[in-house]
Amino acid sequence: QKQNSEDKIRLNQVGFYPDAPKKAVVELDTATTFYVVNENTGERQFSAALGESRTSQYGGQVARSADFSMFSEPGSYRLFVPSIGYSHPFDIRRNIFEEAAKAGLKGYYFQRASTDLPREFAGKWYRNAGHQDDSVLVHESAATAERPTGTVISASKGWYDAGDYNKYIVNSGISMATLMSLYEEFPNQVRQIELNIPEQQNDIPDLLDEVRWNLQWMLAMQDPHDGGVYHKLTSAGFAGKVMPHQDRDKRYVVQKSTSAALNFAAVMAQASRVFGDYTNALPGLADSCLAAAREAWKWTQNHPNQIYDQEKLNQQFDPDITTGAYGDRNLEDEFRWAAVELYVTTGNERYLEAVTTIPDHTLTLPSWSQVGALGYYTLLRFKERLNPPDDIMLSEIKGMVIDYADQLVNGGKRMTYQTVMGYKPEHFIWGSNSVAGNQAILLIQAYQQTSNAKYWEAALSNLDYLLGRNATGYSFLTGYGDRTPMYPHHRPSAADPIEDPVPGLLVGGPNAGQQDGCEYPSNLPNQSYLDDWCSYASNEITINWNAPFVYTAFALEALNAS
Ligand code: G3I
Ligand code: 9MR
Repeated sequence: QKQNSEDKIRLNQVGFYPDAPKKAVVELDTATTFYVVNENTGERQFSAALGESRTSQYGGQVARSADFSMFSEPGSYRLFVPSIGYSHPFDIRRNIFEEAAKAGLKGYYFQRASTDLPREFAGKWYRNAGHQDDSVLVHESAATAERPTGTVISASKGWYDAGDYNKYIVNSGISMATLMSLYEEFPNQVRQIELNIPEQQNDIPDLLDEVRWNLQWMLAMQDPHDGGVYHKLTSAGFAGKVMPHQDRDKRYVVQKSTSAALNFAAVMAQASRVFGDYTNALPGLADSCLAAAREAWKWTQNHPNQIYDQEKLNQQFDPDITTGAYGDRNLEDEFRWAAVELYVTTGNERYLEAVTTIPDHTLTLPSWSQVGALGYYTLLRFKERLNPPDDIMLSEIKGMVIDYADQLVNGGKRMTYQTVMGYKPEHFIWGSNSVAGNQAILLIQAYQQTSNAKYWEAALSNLDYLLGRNATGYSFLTGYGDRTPMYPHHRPSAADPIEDPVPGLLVGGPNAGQQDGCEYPSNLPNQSYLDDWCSYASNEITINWNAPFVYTAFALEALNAS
């Protein structure tokens, strides 16, 4: 397959800050020099030697770096390498990632259930409301005396999880936490974010308006009779490739689970802090969230191990449920996270006493099933407010974050692509782009603790990865960059008549597992990506993958401006 010259020069297709590192990776060639060429005048404004050639640890590629960090003049450019040609275009300027960050956040608006998306806010992707979810059935697996099988409940709003139309509490957990943490970490900058969404004129920051859409749904997923939380709201199977309003399948709430209750408790405890800043505009919301968190936590103390096991469930109950399981079996980290959020919100140490090991001595990168570190980030964020401050605990947590960040920084040094992302094959799992994003968030935590620029730069390297400096040559955010996914596994994008997919959605990215069985262009882990509807294991989109992208892009913006 013949490649365009653009594809032979890999770089962040959105662009670069004037005062930050600027790197591209060039396929090995006889060339030794590269140029920065002004897109408007054609003038060559900078040139330098290409770096040493490096072999990718995954094989298949030998490449050289083009480092133009020294060049800082704002403008629109391409790189030019004689005998290869021109790169994708890019800009150099301040606030270079602001638009992409806002698009990533607006991506949640496009995922809203139970509402029309009018042209005014959705542009050419306007669509009808889908899934009112005001007559949802209690599934056999969730039946209780108060709510027997078939009881009708209402649980409207919320975001669709992904390319499918179901709403899952577990995955809402990390997604909501990441967005609310962005607000808690950078409140002044977040208050300035303006999205073109229906609530833009109210007194709440737009990011929190968007969060509230999902929060309202989550609140309805708690059974008021016992405080337990349904694992998900779902149709029995995945819908076809149809628009939201065309999916008429029955919707159910299924078995309550400990993981759902803990994710719910953590989110509600944090939401109570966050919306506590807006009690005039939203009277009662913060209190309701805290009460809901406490009830869910209490439920988990009596149901510490109610695992969601979909296969077992289908042996006992009808109808069979075949949608996403998010079936986590190890809930220690969920307990730790929920306990921390409740503790920080209430100041009540009883919550910490209920969980054995804080910290747990090994830090694991956050994902939908690994949430322990979310609690550690929260403790570091609120260390001044802890009463009494537990210095030993906090210094151990800080040490773990910095150790992990150092491993990432060192690992990244070996990389052909000079990104942190990808130095281990294990990074290339289902949703690997969220690995890149969560690595960047961890690096930003380390930067906040130390002010050492190497962590900020390493986080930036992963944003460079997500926006194009990677082995696939794609910028993974739909609509942002010169070569972006056109056929994501996203039902509205596939079913609507619009050529361009819904913008601002981050696809899953390279996944060595290739569990969808589609025909990938390569079997190398870092190139196991296919821009096709077929590839739900590498080209779907989800709320928990967009969130770390949004966090990283906005945090880098906030820190570059300060
Ligand atoms: O973590 C292990 C890793 O240690 C191991 O080396 C590797 C080998 O294959 O597997 C890794 O686990 C994978 C895990 O994702 C990583 O997060 C599992 O194999 C893989 O099956 C699992 O995929 C999950 C997928 O659902 C299938 O259950 C994804 O995490 C999860 O994001 C995805 O979520 C779906 C929802 O169910 C439905 N909605 C769409 C959403 C995105 O595709
Ligand atoms: O469309 C489904 C997607 O949203 C899920 O993430 C994915 C994994 O659970 O499953 C997709 O549905 C596929 C199903 O699992 C197998 N047959 C093909 C479906 C996609 O067309």
